[in-house]
Amino acid sequence: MSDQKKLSAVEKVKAESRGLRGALAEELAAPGPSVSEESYQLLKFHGTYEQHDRDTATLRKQQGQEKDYQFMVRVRMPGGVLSGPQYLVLDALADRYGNGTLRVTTRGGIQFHGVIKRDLKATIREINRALLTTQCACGDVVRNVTTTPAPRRDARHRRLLEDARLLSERLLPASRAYHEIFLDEAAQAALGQATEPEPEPLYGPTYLPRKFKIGLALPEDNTIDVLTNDLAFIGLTDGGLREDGLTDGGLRGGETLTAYIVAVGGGLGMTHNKPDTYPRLATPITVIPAEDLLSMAEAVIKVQRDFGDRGDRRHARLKYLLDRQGIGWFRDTLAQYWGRPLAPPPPLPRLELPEILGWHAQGDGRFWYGVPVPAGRIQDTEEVRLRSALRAIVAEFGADPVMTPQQDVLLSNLPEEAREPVEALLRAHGVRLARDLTPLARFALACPALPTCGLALTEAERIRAPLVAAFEAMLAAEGLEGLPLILRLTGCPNGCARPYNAEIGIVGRMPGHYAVFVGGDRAGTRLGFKLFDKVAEADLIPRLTPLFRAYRTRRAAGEGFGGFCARLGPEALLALAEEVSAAA
Ligand code: SRM
Ligand code: SF4
Repeated sequence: MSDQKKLSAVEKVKAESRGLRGALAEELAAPGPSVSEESYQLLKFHGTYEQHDRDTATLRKQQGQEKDYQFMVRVRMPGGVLSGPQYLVLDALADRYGNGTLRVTTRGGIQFHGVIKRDLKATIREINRALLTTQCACGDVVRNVTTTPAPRRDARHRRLLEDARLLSERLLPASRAYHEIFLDEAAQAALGQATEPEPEPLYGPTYLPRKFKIGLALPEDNTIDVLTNDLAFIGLTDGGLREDGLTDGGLRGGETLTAYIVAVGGGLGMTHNKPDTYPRLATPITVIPAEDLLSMAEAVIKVQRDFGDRGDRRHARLKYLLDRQGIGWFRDTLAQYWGRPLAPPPPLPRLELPEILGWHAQGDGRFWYGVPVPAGRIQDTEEVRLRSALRAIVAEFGADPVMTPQQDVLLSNLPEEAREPVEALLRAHGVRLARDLTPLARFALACPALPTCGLALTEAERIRAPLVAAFEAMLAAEGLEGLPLILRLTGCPNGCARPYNAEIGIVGRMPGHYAVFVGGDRAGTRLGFKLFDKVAEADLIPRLTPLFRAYRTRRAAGEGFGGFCARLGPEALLALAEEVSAAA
């Protein structure tokens, strides 16, 4: 970054925060429902966002009342793994301090919504008492590390989870601010305003220029959408890495995970009408022995720390550094930071999206049962008492839940004899099982958007169910019933439900209107493109119907909808849609 460039305001907040402390302790103890802008920024590093109920904001303003402030609290749990008892603690906290729901996130975390400031500290303390944390669930640091959630009890999956945990723990900041502020750990050396905070050997005093995401996947299971991370590791099993650093194609056969392909520069956030912001999938840059995972992660983080853009937060992610400086520069610089030359990257193996819902053998005599959670919202409604059902299964059958980046829950470690009663219990609570759902409904994602997300331009989670139903009806009418289709919906272009590498991505554009992206693939390895802009919610299905009509008659053998769109490209696709509409 050029020295002349002005630093963004958040850089100043970080620099002056004395290791992420700022005035947090005082502000959290003070009366009043909200915090200052500085504290708002610092709280992210500790896993919480100040939000307000956007449904009531206008009315409250008209009535001269202040906003209904509340906090979102995000639990950072690598690989989405919880023990049964931990899950029960979180479930109870949802009632005690939250809005009665648990929200499975697209990175396999759990969020609470609706926590008021007075309860924030207690909420975070209780989460820690269950040996979980919210530290660095958000902020300009390494976030929740994702990995293949399927609880297959073999050596490669064990290694992946161990490695996700290793990165998660070892890439935490050195600052004890979190423990002092939320867990009442005594400040080590009465950190007064004048005292220097503890040094941060990895991050430095201003942490990273922006959020930093790491994911680990296997070629046969890309449930996490690994290429959307700043830093992606794709595990290769024995035989996968030759001495010269190239793969020999024997990627699947072996049991032992011996190497990782390293890919960098994934990230999806963009801003409408700003073409210099864009979604990007990670580019493979090298392959490393699995033992070098941590040192490689640290080296990539340091390059981003030292060269990432600290002037403009819209350009601060690693993807922009990579594109600005070029892959050659990045590889050379990374090699210097890593202290060794980089092996050339092997071709990326084909990545797949497996079905992990329903019953599966774990390989150790036990089973997991994947339960679909629409938009990740674990709640009880009048018709569907999903939260009660999951709580009962965990309590009665000893299941250990795994949260997936597809916003679902895998109930692991169930014995054979639990299979029938677990299904019966879910049905008795009105829960729709995976096999009752269309492939579309099984995989559709939606971000929270309104009313909690401060950045939402439109609805997302709250219109997921009617939108999926409308798609299902349209597909049935077009003779495409049961078509596997990856649909993802977000309330703004930040891309939290990963719409840009889906077959159809519906992205909030302005109130009541969406941009429509098409052309991604099932496994999340191809970016789509924008086909329509500013489509009213009610017009989404009518606008897309001609495309499906054209797809039915013109698709190549075995071609998915995303592949069909990608093959034709925007111009031909629009022309075809017009032709089909005119003929109808
Ligand atoms: Fe996200 C900001 C929710 C995964 C890209 N995201 C937000 C905030 C915190 C809004 C804010 O800044 O005020 C949202 C809180 C809404 C709420 O009410 O809860 C929010 N993001 C989510 C979650 C809960 C969506 C979900 O449906 O589950 C996901 C939490 C994951 C977790 O446990 O850590 C979530 N966000 C993602 C992903 C997907 C992923 O990581 O696999 C992305 C796209 C990948 C990426 O990072 O590029 C994503 N979120 C963003 C961005 C755009 C970042 C950028 O580089 O431009 C923002 C806005 C920002 O950072 O300024 C954002
Ligand atoms: Fe909010 Fe936008 Fe993310 Fe949806 S995509 S949660 S609206 S920031």
